Amino acid sequence: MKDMTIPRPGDTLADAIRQHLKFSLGKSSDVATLTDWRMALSLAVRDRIVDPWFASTRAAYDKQGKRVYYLSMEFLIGRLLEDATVNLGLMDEVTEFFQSRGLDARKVMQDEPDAALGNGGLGRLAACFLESMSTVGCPAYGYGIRYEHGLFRQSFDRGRQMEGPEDWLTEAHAWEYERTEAQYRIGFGGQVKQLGDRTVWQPAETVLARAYDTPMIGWQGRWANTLRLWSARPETVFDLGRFNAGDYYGAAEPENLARTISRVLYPDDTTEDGKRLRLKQEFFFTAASLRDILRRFDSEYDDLKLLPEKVAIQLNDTHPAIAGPELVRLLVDEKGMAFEDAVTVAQGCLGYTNHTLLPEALERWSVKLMTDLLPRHMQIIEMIDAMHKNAHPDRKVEMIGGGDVQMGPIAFFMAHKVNGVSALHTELMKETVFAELNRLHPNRIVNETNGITPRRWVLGANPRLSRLVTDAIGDGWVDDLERLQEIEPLADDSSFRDAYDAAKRANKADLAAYLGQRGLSVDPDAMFDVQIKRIHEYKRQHLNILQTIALWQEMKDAPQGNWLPQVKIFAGKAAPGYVFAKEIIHLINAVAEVINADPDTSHLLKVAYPANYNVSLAERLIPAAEVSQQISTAGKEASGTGNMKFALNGALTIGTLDGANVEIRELVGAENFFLFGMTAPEVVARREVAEHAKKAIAADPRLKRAMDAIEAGIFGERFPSIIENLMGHDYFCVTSDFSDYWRASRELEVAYRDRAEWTRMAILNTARSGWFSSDRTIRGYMADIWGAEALTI
Ligand code: 73E
Repeated sequence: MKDMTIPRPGDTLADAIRQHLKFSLGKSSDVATLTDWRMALSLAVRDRIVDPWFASTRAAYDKQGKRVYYLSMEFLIGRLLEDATVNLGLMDEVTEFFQSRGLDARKVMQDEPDAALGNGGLGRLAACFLESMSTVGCPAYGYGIRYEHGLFRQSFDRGRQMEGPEDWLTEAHAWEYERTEAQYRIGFGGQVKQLGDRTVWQPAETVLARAYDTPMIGWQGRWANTLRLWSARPETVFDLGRFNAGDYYGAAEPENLARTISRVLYPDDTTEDGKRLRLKQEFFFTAASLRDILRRFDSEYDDLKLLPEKVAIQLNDTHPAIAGPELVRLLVDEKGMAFEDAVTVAQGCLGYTNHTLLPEALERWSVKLMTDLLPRHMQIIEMIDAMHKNAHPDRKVEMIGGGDVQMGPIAFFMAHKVNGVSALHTELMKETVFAELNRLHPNRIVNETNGITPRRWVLGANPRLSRLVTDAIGDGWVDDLERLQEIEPLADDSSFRDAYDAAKRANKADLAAYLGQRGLSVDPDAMFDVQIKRIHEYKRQHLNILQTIALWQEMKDAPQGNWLPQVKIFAGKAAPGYVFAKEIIHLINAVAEVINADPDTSHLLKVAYPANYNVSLAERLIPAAEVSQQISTAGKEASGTGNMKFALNGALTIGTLDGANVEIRELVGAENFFLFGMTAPEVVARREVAEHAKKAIAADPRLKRAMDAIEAGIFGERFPSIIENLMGHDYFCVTSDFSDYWRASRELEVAYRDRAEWTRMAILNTARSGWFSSDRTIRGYMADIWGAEALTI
């Protein structure tokens, strides 16, 4: 961009938007489209990030402190414009500017496509962490992959999930800076050679990793970090020889092959994939990131033993766990360090976060694949394993076992700290997957309960609630979320309650209008009950829909009864290969079709399932929710983060003692939380009971009747796989928890009818959930794992 297009200091934001529209986009305001305005605004806002961004980079350099590197396969960042505008305090100016042109600033911002570079909680957590690291002034880089296609676009065809490509980059994207100079050669396959006393890996295939930087600005522009995403490109773009010989497709082959690595995000959340391309993606971005980290380190220091003092590398699950062996390889093969020293240095730098105990999600790679793709790393893994076995001859854990390389144990051993993501999950980690490693390395496991950024999930998504809180206690809560406690006394103030209620009612009306545009009319005065998350058996959307069927049946029995009108809202995607989860989606849509069309009950009960759940849809749904469904089988949901967003926005949780629900309930108070279901140990015990599902079904006529209705074809198809699963082993204990879920749901309805009391409980949820700010989580990582210090500019 030429200098003349760059707004000068002192220009107003309005001037800057106009200049960008004219000079950067080449449009005049009378023909500008929504996208033109959105781009002009984005560029104007981006300009204002650059100075704090430079200043942060300089401050981190001058301070010579520790930098944090957060390695993650996923960054589910969603839209960036609104976040940046909010954090720079420009929202009012922007609103005014567009108002004067007869445009709605929110509409302009909603033109931005979501960057859906993640599946769900794990990727969204990484995005919240980036924002919080910038807000608290933790000098950090996020490292990941610049996927051309993020998570697939979901649509429904006769109730069934269809998947289409997500094209966020083909729509104009304003936030990234391409760094042609930051480029590394990443190898795969080939051979390991011994040249004298040096071991050299000679890869058979190489691709280039090219960096794209996105600045991430913190609250009030206090600090800005960088998200650096790697894009794969070929070493030789084009095979001219083949082209000239008339082989036009073949000529483009090298380019296609290389680009495949950063082409698409794997759409599997907590399910197994184990594909060769996935391992290539993991190594690709991990290796590029480590090279970049070492280059930065080398430019400032000349003693590699200082690495753990200056560099903290956090592994977001095992997806980047090859970082351990790769760092050792770089230190030994390229820097000449002794193997034992290299392991010690690497351990000093690395931290590993575990996000799931589900056995199918624990990564392992066949020895054959690892040897084939990363032969030198396979050798190093064997050396690491031998070193560990030497130190602990009695150990009962394998890094290589059953023909597979086990990434969990490798990540555990190569990290100086290993953390779980909620109190319960961390305890279960110690007792189950990492019991043996915890025995051998006590004190390595720590807990860092997840959090969410209040800037996006309260201030940005729920301006009505935010205004109310700020009017009451000032705006200090935005970066000190526990100050929400100060509104607690107002729960007993009827005029505050009315205002709180009115904000919720207005949010519900907005959502009702949105659902209306999508063809479903719902009553904004009905209770809004929401379950939004990936579709998975352990999250038990089928438990929710079974209960919905049972409720509908009772309503039909007595339509004149005193029923509480309610809307059951579902949203979420299923992994394309997860057949059972897709059946659950089909069932929900089939039930919705029948219930919504039933003249006896349609004023009482509606089921809504808007397609293509993403961050932006969550930002609409959560502020309008009154009930938050957190009903996973106890012991299965590591933490959950949606649960925190709902509680902060004043929805009451109906949930099990699972993940962070446990901590939410402790903080908001058991009387402000609707608990049901078995505990984690009870679930384990129940699975041992012969025919537990058949017994549970026989004991609950409502459950039996709901299942019979499905089987009888009331909802079109008969969904045999779901019925057979529930009557058979029912591993996730849907049937066993049904009765208690029904009880808690009815108690919740009774509570909802007492408006003053319900609103009081909702306010207490908001007031007492401030601990779930990701600022708190990040400070925990800084103190317990990274040893990093906050800086200011
Ligand atoms: O409980 C959530 C947790 O809140 C957990 O299921 C999720 O991580 C969230 C953030 O800590 C998670 N995602 C994955 N594993 N755990 C995962 C696994 C493989 C691929 C993609 C994501």
